[in-house]
Parts: sequence; C-alpha cells; structure tokens
Amino acid sequence: MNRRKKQSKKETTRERVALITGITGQDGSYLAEFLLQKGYRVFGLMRRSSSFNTARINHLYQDPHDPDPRLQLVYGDLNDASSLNKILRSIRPDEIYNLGAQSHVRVSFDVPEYTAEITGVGTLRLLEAIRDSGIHPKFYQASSSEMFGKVQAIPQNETTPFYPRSPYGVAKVYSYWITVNYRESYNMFACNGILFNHESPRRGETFVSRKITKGAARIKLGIQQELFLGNLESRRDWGFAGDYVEAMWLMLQQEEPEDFVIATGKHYSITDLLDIAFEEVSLNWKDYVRIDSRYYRPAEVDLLVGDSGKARKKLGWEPRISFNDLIRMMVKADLEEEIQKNHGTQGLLGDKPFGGKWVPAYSGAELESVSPFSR
Ligand code: NAP
Ligand code: F7E
Repeated sequence: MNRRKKQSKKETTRERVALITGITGQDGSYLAEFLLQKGYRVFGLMRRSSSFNTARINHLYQDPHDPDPRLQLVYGDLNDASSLNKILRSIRPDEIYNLGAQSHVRVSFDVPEYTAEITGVGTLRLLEAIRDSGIHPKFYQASSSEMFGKVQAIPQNETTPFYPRSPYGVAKVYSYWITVNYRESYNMFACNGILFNHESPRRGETFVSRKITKGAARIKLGIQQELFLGNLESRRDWGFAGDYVEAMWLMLQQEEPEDFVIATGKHYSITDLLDIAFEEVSLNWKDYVRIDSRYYRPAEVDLLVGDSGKARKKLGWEPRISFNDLIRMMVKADLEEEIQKNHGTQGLLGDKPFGGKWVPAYSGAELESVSPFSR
C-alpha cells in the first residue's frame, strides 16, 4: 500500500515508461497510439516472424537511430522467459500491458497446448520476470469474457463464476487467477480487465466481425463470390477497440488494483452483424452467405453480455461508438483497403466493378484456417 502510494507520487514527476506485449495486434496498436499521445515512452515486445507483422503499427514507427524515439520495438516471446527477464531489467517499465496471446478461440481447439503455453503460462512467465527483476510496475492482464463461457448469469459482471468452453477460455482463466494470486501474494499492482468482444478496422481478418465486413466489401467489389461462416445464432456484446484500450489505462491509474468488466451491455447475433454490413453495401447477405460446419466450435459460447457498471462508476469509463457505427466503419475501411490493394483504383463501387472481368483466385473459405479434424 505504502509502496503503491509512493509510486504514484513519483509517476507525476518522471517520464512514464510502458511495455506492451502484443503490440502488433489490434489492441496493442490502439494502446500504443493512446499512450504515445499521453506522453509515455512506449516499448513493444514483438516476436520474430519470417514475414512482416508490424502493419498495424507502421504509422507509429520511429527510426531507432532517432536520438529520442518514443516508440521502440524489442524482440521477445511469451514462450521465452529469458527474453522477458532481459527486457524488464533493461527497460524497467512503470506499466506493463500483457496483451500478447494466441487469441483465436476456434484455433485454440487446433493448438490447445500452444494456447496454454502462450495465453496461460506466458502470463506467469511475465509475472515471474517482474519479481526477478526487482521492479514494481503496474500490471494489466488482458482477461476475456470467454472465461464466462457457458454463462452462469446474465449479464456477466466481476462476480459471475467462470465456465470456460475452449482451450483459449481455460488458458485465460489460468492467467486471470495467477494475476490475482500475484497481487495477493506479492502485493503487486496487478489488474484484470475482463473485456468483452471489441472490434475495429484493425481486427484480425478471421474473427467473425472482420470476416463479414471484409467479405461484404469484397463481394461488393466483385473480388469474392461467397462468404463461408459457421454458427450464426451466437450472440456477443461487441464494442470498439479504441474505446476499450482507454479502460486498460484507467485501471492502472487507480489507487488500488482491481478487476473490471468492460462491455457495452448490449448483445447482437451474427445475423444482426450481417444485416448491417451488407446493408452498407446495398446487398442482401442471404444471397452470398454459405454455412460451413468447419467453422463451428466443438463447444460454443451462445451468449455473452457484460455489465460494466463498476467500470462506469469507478473509472468513469463508457463506450462511445455504437454497434451500428462500428460495423459501418469497418465496412467502409475494408472497401477502401480492397480498392487500394486490388488496383489502387478509386470510385469503382458501381454494379460491375473492375468491368466485371477480374477473376479472383480466392474464396471466402480461405479466410480462416480450418483443421481437417474439426467438426
Ligand atoms: P490479436 O490481434 O490476436 O493480437 C495478439 C498479439 O499477441 C499479437 O501482437 C501477436 O503477435 C501477439 N503474440 C502472439 N503470440 C505471441 C507470443 N508467443 N509472444 C509474444 N506475443 C505474441 O489480439 P487482440 O484482439 O489485440 O487482443 C489483445 C489481447 O486481449 C489478447 O490477449 C486477447 O486474448 C485479449 N482479448 C481480446 C478481446 C477482443 O475482443 N479483441 C477480448 C478480450 C480479451 P503477432 O502479431 O506476431 O501474431
Ligand atoms: O467469434 C461465431 C463463432 O471468432 C464470435 C476473441 O477476440 O472475443 C473473440 O472471441 C462468434 C462465435 O470471436 C464464424 O462461433 C460464426 O460464436 O469473432 P469470433 P470470439 O470467439 O467471441 C473474445 C472476447 C476473446 O477474448 C477472443 O480473443 O461468431 N462465428 N461463423 C464465427 N466465428 C469465426 N471466427 N468465423 C466464422 O466463420
């Protein structure tokens, strides 16, 4: 408690340093923007990849030869404790945001062990690295509404029991409890943000929202003919990622570390999402959507809807962007991106884009990897 108070006092007088794991992901990119605007020096932990994985943060990139770069990327991996130790000792961050994860629920059934390693044990590695380094940063853990799984109450809040329905959900429950345990055992300022689904034009292309908005845009442009989806009945509480990263930061600015549910409190089905996305391109989704059972999960989460009353009251947080506006924004962004990518041509949103001649070597089914063993 005293240490925490002293820490907050110090923070007002010195430049704040943040470390983000998962900086190349959707949330990492929005959070990096947000913290840079607040004057933080931001370090991003990035894993080595044979192809570039920095598309979402290229606009923030600063030449490392710059005498005072505000954003710096460091190689590391949540699977590699020695890299985490080294990074923490050299950077000595004031705040750590653990957003890195194998974050795809369907894929977690294909790679359950890897998901447990990164999404679960990765959090423990980071917490241990904090202890080993002897620093006292505030710690944010990206917990998930998927932990509620087969929901035990509607809506879900901070006291709702967990019932995860996927290897991903189970791994997140581990990370949630190890974060609570380190808070209670070692007096760490460690918080869980239990975030419900949040999307944006930067959302990974195999999550259902982006798959649909991209599919609608590509179908409108004549690049794709069909869109293959799984279960259209499930319902989710979808918000805008840009709103949600602010909540992460607010949690770490409190006097005491606590866990918070972040959600809009409204839920919609996949068919609602389809209605809005295809209406934006003046098409009827029923003419294009096909069901592919490979996109079903072995165990589904039927309904998630959060009660973020605690965050609204204690953090003063609320979502700004509505579901309708979010999906329309994503479709518009995908139209622009596809036009740029496919011919750099503007103004081709007529009935027969590309003169109706361009034959795509691509079908919607390729958007999401599927396992031959999947049901
Ligand atoms: P995302 O776009 O899938 O980003 C995941 C990030 O983790 C990427 O930067 C990825 O790097 C990185 N990563 C993956 N494996 C790693 C490893 N072994 N070591 C280090 N980094 C690794 O996910 P997101 O939507 O931004 O979500 C951010 C976090 O919030 C995740 O932990 C997710 O599980 C959680 N969450 C998300 C939602 C949501 O609706 N978006 C809701 C609740 C919780 P690459 O770019 O190299 O793949
Ligand atoms: O699926 C159904 C699917 O993959 C949403 C992650 O960010 O949010 C995300 O997990 C729903 C599910 O997100 C397809 O069965 C139908 O019911 O977009 P999703 P998710 O599983 O809710 C939570 C909060 C996280 O923490 C995760 O990291 O849509 N659905 N057809 C489909 N889903 C996908 N992906 N693809 C389909 O074709």
